[in-house]
Amino acid sequence: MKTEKLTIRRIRTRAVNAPMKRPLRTSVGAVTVAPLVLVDIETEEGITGHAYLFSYLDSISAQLRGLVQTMATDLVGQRVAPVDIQQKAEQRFRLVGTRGLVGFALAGIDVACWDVLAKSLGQPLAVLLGGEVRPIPAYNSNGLGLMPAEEAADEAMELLAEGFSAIKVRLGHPNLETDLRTVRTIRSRIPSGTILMSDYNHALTVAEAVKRGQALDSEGLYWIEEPTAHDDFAGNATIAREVKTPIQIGENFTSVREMGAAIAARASDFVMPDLERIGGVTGWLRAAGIAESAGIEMSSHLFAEVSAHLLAITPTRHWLEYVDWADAILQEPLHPQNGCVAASNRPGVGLAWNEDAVRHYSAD
Ligand code: SMN
Ligand code: MG
Repeated sequence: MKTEKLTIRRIRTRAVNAPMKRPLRTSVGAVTVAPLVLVDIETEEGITGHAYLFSYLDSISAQLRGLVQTMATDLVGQRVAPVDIQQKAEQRFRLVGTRGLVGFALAGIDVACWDVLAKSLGQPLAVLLGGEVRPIPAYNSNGLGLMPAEEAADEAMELLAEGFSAIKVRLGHPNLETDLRTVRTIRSRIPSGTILMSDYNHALTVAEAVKRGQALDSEGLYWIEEPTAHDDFAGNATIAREVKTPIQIGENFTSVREMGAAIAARASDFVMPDLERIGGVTGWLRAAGIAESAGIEMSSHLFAEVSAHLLAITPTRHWLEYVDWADAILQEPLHPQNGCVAASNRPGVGLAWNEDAVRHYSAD
């Protein structure tokens, strides 16, 4: 089949609230269901591309669907050409901007387009992009939210028992002592050699982050994620300079340029762009180039199914963040093995909906 003939016939969206096995309590509230928007791009040639978006709050799933549908009216009859589609969208949405929900919607369309292209060639996305499907070191990022230290240690053990040797704990308790007690209690229970990341979800001021970061420096944390406001690159750079533990940011980069600016400002030691904020597959590929040129390790954020393909072809690939939040509505969820996650070997990005479950968890 000639890919230049692939033409968009219809774009369909649905909202689901997928149940999470382990609710996640963060410094900005609890996440108990995963509000997802499913995007299906049907083509005249009979191939359908899939993507899901994470809307964070189920109350905005309807708006996100609306944005995808608005874009769909322009796209019907167009070629499945994600790079060109993105360039045209940059122009069309110049005045409103392509960050926030507009960017989420564009990323969903982008991922579904790449799914169509990979399926049309009968190849998994990683192969279409010139690499291969390979096991990517992954940390189990389910659960382990802000919770009492003993409960956190219990949950840490359960997460490791799922076949991982790396986990991430959310911090940002009311005081440093509670953060320290949490980390120490977990450390005292997990096997030595376990990799323990941490995530503050922007809870601290710069001064407080320097203080807590330095206090945590002797606790062997693998990274401290988003200690302060994610867009305060100068503040993050101060923290990265003053704290020995590597600083990780990136899930809130809303463009490739923003990631470049953060790296130029030395805002962090590592980066972890998010598929739906960085611009889908197209945005990720460009971000991977920037990380390579800066010699900085790049991890993923959520969207493990597609990120496992993308990390496979990312020159400075680091860690895959594994969450199972979409499992309930997938025909073939990922199977973590030996602390690694490999993308699906099937043609495309490896997403197929379990239609019964999609109906069951429908939020429409
Ligand atoms: C996170 C992700 C998604 C929702 C809430 C919190 C967290 C992470 O920042 O990196 O896993
Ligand atoms: Mg985070």
